[in-house]
Amino acid sequence: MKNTWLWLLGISATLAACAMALPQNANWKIETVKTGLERPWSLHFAPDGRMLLTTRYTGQLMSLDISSGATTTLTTTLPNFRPDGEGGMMGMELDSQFATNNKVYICYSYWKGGTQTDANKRNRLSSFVLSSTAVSKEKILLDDMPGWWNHNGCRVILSPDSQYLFFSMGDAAGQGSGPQKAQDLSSLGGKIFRIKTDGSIPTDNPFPNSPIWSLGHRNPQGLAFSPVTGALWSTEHGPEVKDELNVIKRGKNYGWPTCQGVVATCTVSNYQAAIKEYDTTGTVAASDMVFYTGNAFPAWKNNLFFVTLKTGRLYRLELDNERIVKEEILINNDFGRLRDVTVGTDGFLYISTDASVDSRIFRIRPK
Ligand SMILES: [Ca+2]
Repeated sequence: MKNTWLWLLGISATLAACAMALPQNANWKIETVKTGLERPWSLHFAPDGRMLLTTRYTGQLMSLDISSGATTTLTTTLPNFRPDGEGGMMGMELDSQFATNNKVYICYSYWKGGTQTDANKRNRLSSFVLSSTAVSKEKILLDDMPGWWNHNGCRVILSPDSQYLFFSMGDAAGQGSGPQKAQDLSSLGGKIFRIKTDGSIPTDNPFPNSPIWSLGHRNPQGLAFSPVTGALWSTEHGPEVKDELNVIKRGKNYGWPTCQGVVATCTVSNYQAAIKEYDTTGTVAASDMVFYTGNAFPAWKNNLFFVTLKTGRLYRLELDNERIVKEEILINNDFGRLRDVTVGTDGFLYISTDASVDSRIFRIRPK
């Protein structure tokens, strides 16, 4: 009997060890970089090798030393901040001159006028300047985007020529006319925008005097420019099915809420179908994406990586222009929900989890 118990104990110890093992294969392994974070929504590496990250509900920008794991909270003041449902402190991008001007772009949720009612739920994109202790000098770039407890977007990315900011906003589901806002050019809900870095509207935008670059979006939360073609790619959350991978083109209508996924034709004008739809039986909840431009994995050069929330996956895609040549899942719900993926200055891939308690950052490095 004693031996049986020892044997059973041995089995459970082995199972526990297996459960703890991080995914790996012949070429790469995964390491834990940081534990105990509050939903890191957006990760970016500063030129000096620090990781900067936004924390969704606490609304503070943090600096992380990836070798020691030490964090510094940079005191961030977001006026009438709204840590509400899927809203809060979301996308962040660094200016191309960050090394000298310390400028960042942050998208966050707020209460219009400060009063916490459904009708006052909003989102905005602002620029800020970092010091060693604080994030201040806010300049609002696009204000008064509709908000709700869900579908607030908001991912922000600098164009490859550093002249423009592209950023996404969800349809702010319950606000105003609901999802139909995505088809309304007078609403800022359900759109992807293009503005100059000072907030002004480029004269060659598709709709005169409007920051709107594309419409008909449900809730896009991943944006990345292909280093090969220059095309802007995006992930977009589907309702219960049909998360989308899109190539975002000037003035195009991506169909929501009239059409979804790869359906070839739609009654909306200037319709653009998705490149691919994921899971017709249940949403994968596609989040951040990045093209691999590092040197640590030469075989992955220019591959597209994206993470998913509901299925906790990290996808790797090889592309030929707009065609997916190969698709691989590197992480398959080993860590729960995944929010962000980025490439470090060391060429390793960094991913963040999206847990209500103890969110983590992992990295994938060569063996
Ligand atoms: Ca669509």
